Parts: sequence; structure tokens; C-alpha cells
Amino acid sequence: MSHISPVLWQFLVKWLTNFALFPPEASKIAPQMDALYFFMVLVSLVGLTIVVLLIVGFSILYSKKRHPEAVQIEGSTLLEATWTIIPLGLFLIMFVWGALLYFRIYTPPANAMNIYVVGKQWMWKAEHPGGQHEIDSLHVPTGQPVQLTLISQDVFHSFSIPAFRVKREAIPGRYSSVWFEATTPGTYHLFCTQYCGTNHSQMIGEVVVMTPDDFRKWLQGSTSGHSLAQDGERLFASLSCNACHNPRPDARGPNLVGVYGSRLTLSTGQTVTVDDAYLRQAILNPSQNITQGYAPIMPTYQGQISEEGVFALVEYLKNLQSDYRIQQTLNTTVLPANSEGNAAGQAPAAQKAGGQGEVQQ
Ligand code: HEC
Ligand SMILES: [Cu+2]
Repeated sequence: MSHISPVLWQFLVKWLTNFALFPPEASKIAPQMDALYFFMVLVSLVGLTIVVLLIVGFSILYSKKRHPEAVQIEGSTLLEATWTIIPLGLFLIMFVWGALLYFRIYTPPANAMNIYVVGKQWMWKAEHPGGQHEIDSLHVPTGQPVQLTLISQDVFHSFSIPAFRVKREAIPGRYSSVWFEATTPGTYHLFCTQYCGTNHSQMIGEVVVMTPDDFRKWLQGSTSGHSLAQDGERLFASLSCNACHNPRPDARGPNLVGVYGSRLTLSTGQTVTVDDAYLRQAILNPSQNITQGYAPIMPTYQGQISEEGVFALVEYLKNLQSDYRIQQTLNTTVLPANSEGNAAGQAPAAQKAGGQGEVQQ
């Protein structure tokens, strides 16, 4: 093999021994996504084969040697109907299948646990509700739907976990979100897949999938000492939000207790449901939507709060259930009770795919 360059040889050996056209399937949606993808590949291959066979067949059958005189063939309704209806049917199958999958991918389950992620040149920062901060890594449990609230602090980035078949744009000035349910413990690649400047290629990290027990231990071991909501409560006071938003009857701003998830009527008569994105807009751009019955006196906080600060305020407002104190202790590291049951249900799948979870190289 001396005539092959050693570099090329190394590459070939490595490529063949790690031969993998596809990243491992480590989320619930991954096999469903792959099934559709393989179906499309299969249909394309069958189509390609038919076309190639026809080209070759016809060029032999109707070669000049066999048919020196060209014969004009008029249309055949049956033939034309066949080659219209069959592909139409196939494409409609892809469309309906794809649409069903799309709705599943874009509708996070109600019990999803939320993690905030901010992208910036050139790193990913994750904020857990329990106050754990991570850079270029993301720890998640198996058997529990996880929803990410994404934003960019500068340019467009794109948050991608190939093993989960998950990818979503992180956009400056607006929250986007994505969800997944990890199935197999292991370490997986995390990429930015939107060219975002010089060090774009280094905007990578790892996703660490742990069993619920290990995850709980990790949360306890990595806490910063106060939860995200507690950070938010502190910020709420230091920015004097409570000068206007407080429980006093003569407060100048609306009571924010229980505002998350409620429906607000705006001065235009429109109604909106208050979600993360609405809270962010209400804080940074209050004049855009004025709540009915209130004067537009709230100052804008644009440029005064970092995206992490906004995350903290949003998380604080989400947790206001009965009064302005968050009903929360430091022990925010407990998973919702049902995660245990889910995890048990996942065990067979996890075993089946065992060992695939390791990142190669
Ligand atoms: C000068 C008084 C004032 C201050 C200070 C103030 N707000 Fe407001 N805020 C208002 C008023 C009045 C409204 C309702 C009118 C509107 O929508 O702008 C409002 C609306 C809101 C809303 C929309 C929800 C709703 O029920 O209308 C949110 C969320 C909010 N404020 C959060 C904050 C946060 C967080 C801060 C501090 C960073 C803050 N506010 C500071 C007066 C204030
Ligand atoms: Cu990027």
C-alpha cells in the first residue's frame, strides 16, 4: 500500500472502521424522522432506477440500427394517467407524513422541562431553572421532554443536535423554542449550523444525556447557590420594577402574579396569551403592546438587561403564583414526579441502542 499517501490511508481506515452514515438515534423523534427520510430515499432510488432502465432500454430498442425511420407516437391517456397518479400518490404520502411529524416536532408537551439557551459569538450558554449555568455543554435527563428557549445575543446562530434530529435558529431579539426527549445516555455533538463569523466552526459543544438519577446528582453538584427565578427576583427589585408592579391597590402597573399563561386584553382590543416571548417583549419593548386600562408609562429596558438577565426575569415572572415572593427553595433540582415512570418505560429502548451513544473520535 506504499503508493497510497499515508494520510489518505489513515483517513480510509478510520472512515471504514467508524463507518456511519447516520448519527446515532438518541431521541424519541429520531427514529420517526429517519423512517420518513429513508422512505424518501427509497422512493427516489426506485424512481432513479426506473428512469435509468428506461433510458438504457429505449436507447437500445430504438437505436438507429433497429429503427432507421423515426415513427411518431401519439399520446396514451392510460400511460399518462399512470405516471401522474402514482407519483402524486407518493408525494401526498410524503406530505401528510411530513406534516404529521412537523406538528409533533413543533408542539412541545405540556410537562416539558424548560432550559434557556443563549447563543453568542462563539459559544452556547445554557441556564437551568435551578441556577446551573453551562457553556458549550448541555446536560439533560432521559425520559423527560425538554424544551429549550433559544435566543441569540448578536447574529443568527442555529442550535443543532444531530443525534436528536433537532435543529432550530437562535435569532437576535426573539425567542424561538425547540423540544426533544432524549432516550439513550451518552455524549453527543452540539453544533452551530449557521455560519456566524470567524470562529463559527468552534461554536460546538456536547450534550450529555444522563439517567434521571445521575441528572439529579449533576443538578445538585452544579448549582450556583440560587435558582434562576431567585436571580430574577433580585433583578426585579434592583431595576425597581416593584415600584410599579406590587400588590398595593394603588400600584401604577398591573399585578404580575399569575400573569404567565393568562390572556391579556390590549388597548387595541386584541387578546394575547402571555408566554415567554410575550414577557420578553413586554419588558424590552413595553410600548409595543399596552395592556388595556393602563397608561403607557413603563420605561423600556432595551440595552439595560443582558439576555441572561431577561431569562431570569422571565423565569421569575413564570413562578409568581400567589404573591411577589417566589414559592421556591434552593432545592429546585427535583425533577417532576412523573419522570421516573417515563424513564422506566424507556429502559428497553435504551438497552437496545446501548453503546451507540458515545461520540466517536
Ligand atoms: C413606571 C412604572 C413601571 C415600571 C418601573 C415597570 N413597569 Fe411593567 N408595566 C407598567 C405598566 C403601566 C404596564 C401596563 C401597560 C403596558 O403594557 O405597558 C406594565 C406592563 C408590564 C408587563 C406586561 C404584563 C401586563 O400585565 O401588562 C410586564 C411583563 C411588565 N410590565 C414587567 C416589568 C418588569 C420586569 C419591570 C422591571 C424590569 C417593569 N415592568 C417595570 C409599569 C411599569
Ligand atoms: Cu453560531
